[in-house]
Amino acid sequence: MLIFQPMSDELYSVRMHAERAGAHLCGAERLVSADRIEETAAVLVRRALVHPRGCAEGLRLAVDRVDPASVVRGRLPAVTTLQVSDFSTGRALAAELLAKAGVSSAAAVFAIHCLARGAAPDGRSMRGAMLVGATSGRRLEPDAARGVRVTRMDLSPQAEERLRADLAACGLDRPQVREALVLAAKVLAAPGVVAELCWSDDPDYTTGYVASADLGYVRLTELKPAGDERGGRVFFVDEARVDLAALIAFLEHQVFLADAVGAVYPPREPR
Ligand code: PML
Repeated sequence: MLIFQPMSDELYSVRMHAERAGAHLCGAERLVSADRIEETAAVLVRRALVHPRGCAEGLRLAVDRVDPASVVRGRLPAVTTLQVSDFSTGRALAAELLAKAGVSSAAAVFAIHCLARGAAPDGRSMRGAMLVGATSGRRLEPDAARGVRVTRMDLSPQAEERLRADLAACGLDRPQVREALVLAAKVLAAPGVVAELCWSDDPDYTTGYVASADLGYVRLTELKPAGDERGGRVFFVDEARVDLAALIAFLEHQVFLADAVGAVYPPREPR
């Protein structure tokens, strides 16, 4: 039994990782005050039990106290949604957006190809993200099967309330959007990251996004065919100035709390 004796301003990182058939099924996490640990753990466990790809067969839950002084605070990027008719159009648009963000065409094409065919060596999705040189298109993550896992991030309760209202006004208040947005905010705050490309490995979820400091978080409604379980994340890095060890340490361990939100624009057709 876990017994916590919390101080009032303390935060706890609550993280869940579930497996099925020997492979990663899903993961989720929150940063919460002590009085919300129990309900948060129950919500995360339930999520693993009712996952669209089946009920979890194994599940790990971790709860760790976070030193409030160590938390990096940041702002969510603005959200734009571009409605595209099919995944080929979505991927072509993603490549254009990545070019605007400073990613070479070779790197963008390579990254899209990797996510489409399954970026892990066995052709499945990776649990973590790929790191790709924004100019060379070289893969830089130390372990191509594991990738780099972004953890220990969340929204403050005030930012969450504001974000949910703004997303709801555009018909977008879903956990997938909220969680990906927080993750993108942390990734864009990481030293040396130029842009991110993501689409889900959930077979029912075809929307993905490109994010960069200047573009914000640009959702593309179709980035893969429905039913496809292959997806993942690519972080494009500036090879000339990135310190890979520092970047990976930030992404995997630095606690990040978004306490301000950006604008949320209604879905529209691309111009
Ligand atoms: C969104 O609709 O904005 C979220 C897209 C990415 C979802 C990523 C995931 O579910 O793993």
